[in-house]
Order: sequence, then structure tokens, then C-alpha cells
Amino acid sequence: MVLNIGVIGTGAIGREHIGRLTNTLAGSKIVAVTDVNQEAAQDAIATYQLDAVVYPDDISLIAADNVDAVVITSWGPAHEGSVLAAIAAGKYVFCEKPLATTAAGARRIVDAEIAAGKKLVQVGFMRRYDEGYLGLKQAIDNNEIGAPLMLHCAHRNPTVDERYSTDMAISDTLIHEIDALHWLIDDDYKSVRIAFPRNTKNAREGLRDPQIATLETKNGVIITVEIFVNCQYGYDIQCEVVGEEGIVKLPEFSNIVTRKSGKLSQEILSDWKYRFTRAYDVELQDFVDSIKTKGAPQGPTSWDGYIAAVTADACIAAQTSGAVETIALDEKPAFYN
Ligand code: NAI
Ligand code: NAD
Ligand code: ISE
Repeated sequence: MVLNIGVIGTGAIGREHIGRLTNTLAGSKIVAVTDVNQEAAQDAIATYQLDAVVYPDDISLIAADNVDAVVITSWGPAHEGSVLAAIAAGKYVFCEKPLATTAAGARRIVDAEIAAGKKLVQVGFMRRYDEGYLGLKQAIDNNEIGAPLMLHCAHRNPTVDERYSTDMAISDTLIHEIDALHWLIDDDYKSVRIAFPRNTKNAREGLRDPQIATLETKNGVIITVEIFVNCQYGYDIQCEVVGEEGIVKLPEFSNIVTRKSGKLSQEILSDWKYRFTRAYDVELQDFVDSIKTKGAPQGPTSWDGYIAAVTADACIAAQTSGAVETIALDEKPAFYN
């Protein structure tokens, strides 16, 4: 059986996912696409030579009889409406992060999924599928470094476009660490504070960059994440876990080493698309396979999207208050155990 997929949002990552579902992965077919920019949807069909129909909007695409599942890759504020419509139609959903741009929105999705009585949603938190993060998790779970005490992390982009605002450092960028880090150390966040170091001259007028998030967990682990989206030099993801008995750290992205002109050098990536290629492949293959073999996606759930959204709301509040903000989750519904 082939899983028929409709894609909502054919921008940067929408196209990446269309490409991998069509040419790299097995078991699915793109049969429908839509984008608020209809030319972008037409163009995706031409570029990837899809045998697919362009729909005028997400609602008509979701309603199409031959669409079994939707991949939502529109911009963040549009996600909630599309996810709720897909749940109402009983269709499977792979939704890029963030699941919703507010905790209230993510909670509405959780409640709708529980009411539907069936797990339908997977959130695109691909770092949980990355070999580096999985290696860190295995070392921590095997007690190789003792109890984790501190995490030092960085999320750096060379530049961002004009649409990028100060709160997007949380909802668009830090959201990946928010999801991955509590999962990594199997702990819950308790509070957060955001500090703004001296602003870089390379940020557009009004954008606060860099920022440092300091999260504290219920077990007392302190996590610092530097978010620096105009760092100029490259796309760079760092994560170091300091434990009682030792330290584990993400590997550097593998690249050839060059000896030339008296220098030993290694290129740094400049585009996020290539840092987690393998993880995107594995997460989407898992989405397709799990629906076919288990009748439900097995990846990050709506509840994980909700945890991330509550934490992101607290981080955004901390950006303006300058204070330590509490992170308080509702009780986890049994549905997600
Ligand atoms: P993009 O701006 O390149 O593409 C978004 C597309 O969605 C555009 O073509 C836009 O016209 C369309 N769109 C917006 N609202 C829509 C709506 N209501 N209905 C239909 N189409 C709509 O953005 P990009 O970089 O592709 O990001 C898309 C999503 O993917 C975002 O949520 C982003 O956070 C996420 N993302 C995730 C990444 C990851 O590593 N997991 C990497 C990059 C993006
Ligand atoms: P993008 O701006 O390149 O593409 C978004 C597309 O969505 C655009 O073509 C836009 O026209 C379309 N769109 C917007 N609203 C829509 C709507 N309501 N209905 C249909 N189409 C709509 O953005 P992007 O970089 O591709 O990011 C898209 C999403 O993917 C974002 O949520 C982003 O956070 C996420 N993303 C995730 C990763 C990751 O590493 N997991 C990487 C990049 C982007
Ligand atoms: C983008 O939307 C992503 O999700 C990338 O993974 C992230 O590193 C980048 O900062 C975001 O803009």
C-alpha cells in the first residue's frame, strides 16, 4: 500500500520534503499540493515532476478523497488551523515545528486529537532522529557520564531574512533545543530566563541578536543555549552535556579535511538544509512506515508539541520581563503514555 500525501506549503522545507518523499524514501506518493502562493505550488509540481493536483487551500486539500496524510510545511502561524482541520477529517498529519505558535493553540490540538480518539499527529522535531543526539542520549541513559549537571548549547545561523523577529529566536529557532534537550536528559523544565548580550551590528534594525536562554529543570540541571542567527560564519549546532563523571558532546558535522597553503582546514556548513539531512529522511520514513504497519505515527507527538509551546511562551515572556519565568505544564493525558 502506498500512503498518499498532500503537502501544505511548498516553500523551502516543503520542497525539501517533497524531494525526499518522492526520490529518496519509499512507500508514499505526493498526490496533492497547496500554497497561499499558488505559483509556488505549481512550480513544485513542475520541479519534482509530480503527478499531483494543486488545491486552492489547505481545507480543500485535506478534504480530497485520495489524500491519506498531510505534510504541513507552511509558515508557523498557519499550522494550527491546518492540523485541526486534518484531525477533524481523520487524516494523518506530519507538522513541521512549531505545532502551534502559542501554548493555547497546541492545547487545542491535543484536545482535538484526544476527542478524535486516535493518534494522528507527528511533529517535525527531527533532532530526535539524528545520530549525534541519539549517541548523546544513549551515553546518558547508560550512565556513562553519571547524572547530567549542566548543558552548554548553541544554535547559530549565518543570517536570517527580513521577516525574522526577536520572538522567532524562540518560536522558530530555540524550539528545536526546547524539544530535544528535555528528551535528551529525561527531565522537565522548571523555569527560564533570557539575557541579551551586546547586539551584533549585523542584525537588522529592531532585532535582538544574540540571545542566551538559561533553562532550569526540575532535577536542577542548568542549560544555557546561545541563539545567534546573524553569526556570519556558518550554520552551527553545538551541544555539550557535563555529567558527574564525564562529558559528552555532539560530533562536528563531518566534512573533508584540507591541508593547503600552510593551513589545516575543514569547511563549516552555511545552510540548515544539509545539517540534518539524514534525520529528516529517517523521521519521514518512520512517519510513513508507522502509519502503514502500526496504524499511527510513532514520532514526537502533539503532547511534545504542547510541551515545546508552553516552554516557548515562557521564554517569550522572559524576553520582555527580563525575569525568571516559570514553566508550568498541564498534567499529561493518559492518551499520550
Ligand atoms: P518558507 O517561507 O520557505 O515556506 C513556507 C511556505 O508556506 C511558503 O511557500 C508560503 O507561501 C506557504 N504558506 C504560508 N502560509 C500558508 C498557508 N496558510 N497555506 C498554504 N501555504 C502557506 O518557510 P520554510 O523555511 O519552508 O518553513 C516552513 C516551516 O518549516 C516552518 O514552520 C519552519 O519552522 C519549518 N522548518 C523546519 C525546519 C526543520 O529543521 N525542521 C527547517 C526549516 C523550516
Ligand atoms: P518558507 O517561507 O520557505 O515556506 C513556507 C511556505 O508556506 C511558503 O511557500 C508560503 O507561501 C506557504 N504558506 C504560508 N502559509 C500558508 C498557508 N496558510 N497555506 C498554505 N501555504 C502557506 O518557510 P520554510 O523555511 O519552508 O519553513 C516552513 C516551516 O518549516 C516553518 O514552520 C519552519 O519552522 C519549518 N522548518 C523546519 C525546519 C526543521 O529543521 N525542522 C527547517 C526549516 C523550516
Ligand atoms: C529553521 O526554521 C529551522 O527549523 C532550522 O532547523 C533552524 O536551525 C533555523 O534557525 C530555522 O530558521
